[in-house]
Amino acid sequence: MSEHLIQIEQRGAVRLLRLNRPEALNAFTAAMLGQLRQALEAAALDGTVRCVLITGAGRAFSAGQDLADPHVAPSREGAPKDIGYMLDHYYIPVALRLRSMPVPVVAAVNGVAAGAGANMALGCDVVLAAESAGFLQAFSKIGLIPDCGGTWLLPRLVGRAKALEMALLGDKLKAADAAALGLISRVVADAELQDTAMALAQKLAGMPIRALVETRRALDEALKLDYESALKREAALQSQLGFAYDYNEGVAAFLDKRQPEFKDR
Ligand code: T3D
Repeated sequence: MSEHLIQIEQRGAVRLLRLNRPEALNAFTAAMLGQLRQALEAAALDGTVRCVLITGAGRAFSAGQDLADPHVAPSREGAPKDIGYMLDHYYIPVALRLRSMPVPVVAAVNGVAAGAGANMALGCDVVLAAESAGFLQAFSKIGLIPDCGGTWLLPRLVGRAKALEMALLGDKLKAADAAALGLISRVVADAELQDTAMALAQKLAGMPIRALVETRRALDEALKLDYESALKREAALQSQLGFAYDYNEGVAAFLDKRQPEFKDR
């Protein structure tokens, strides 16, 4: 691979993935999305990885789709491109992989997150943002609808009224307002974002991550279930976890008054 559009570092059990096109505010190209997908697949397959942390290089998290990428940019002569192809082949595999990772995924939003850049962050399990970061559903300003999961995520996170306001106006929401609305988890001082996010990722990596991943799955599935079905789904998942190593270890460590060592993945 000639260009490292995703920088990859391993810190303990945490795999750090840094979006790396700072000159274009980490706007996504097809090549970059391909590398992100590969990096996520590699992390998913590597048993030493127990948490993934995603952030951006430079002053932005991601400005969304690179509007100059020849894969999507309409030619000056007016020849249209099928943007759906880009979504089907590049965005959807990444969005689905993020949501089905066998480890928790943390986003550290270090600056502006626009369009697909915002929704990629919002698809992660825990979203921290720097005080100076902002979130915008930039799609409406260029004649598109929210994609990369935006139509699914936004109403679930903030309710229909706010979701529509964000999607229709496309205005930038400050990180503090995003946290107050429940769009993201927490705001952190700019200078402390990376250390705070890494500490959180390390903490998650030391937890029973199989249970954390099943928790994500159960919450997502419960949105489609009635109450009784959700109760039964919880029982089925709990039954599986009850036979797993981590449950035995967690209970034994509690009774022995020692720190647990979780291993399941
Ligand atoms: O198309 C499909 O495949 C379908 C999928 C769509 C998914 C999407 O994400 S659609 C939405 C695409 N994103 C946008 O529309 C956002 C466009 N960018 C902006 O609105 C602003 O740049 C920001 C609000 C994100 C940041 O503003 P600001 O003032 O901090 O920075 P800037 O000066 O506008 O940008 C700095 C540079 O980054 C600039 O380049 P230059 O002049 O220094 O050479 C700018 O052109 C470049 N840049 C920013 N966003 C993009 C971009 N280059 C390409 N594509 C971008 N999205």
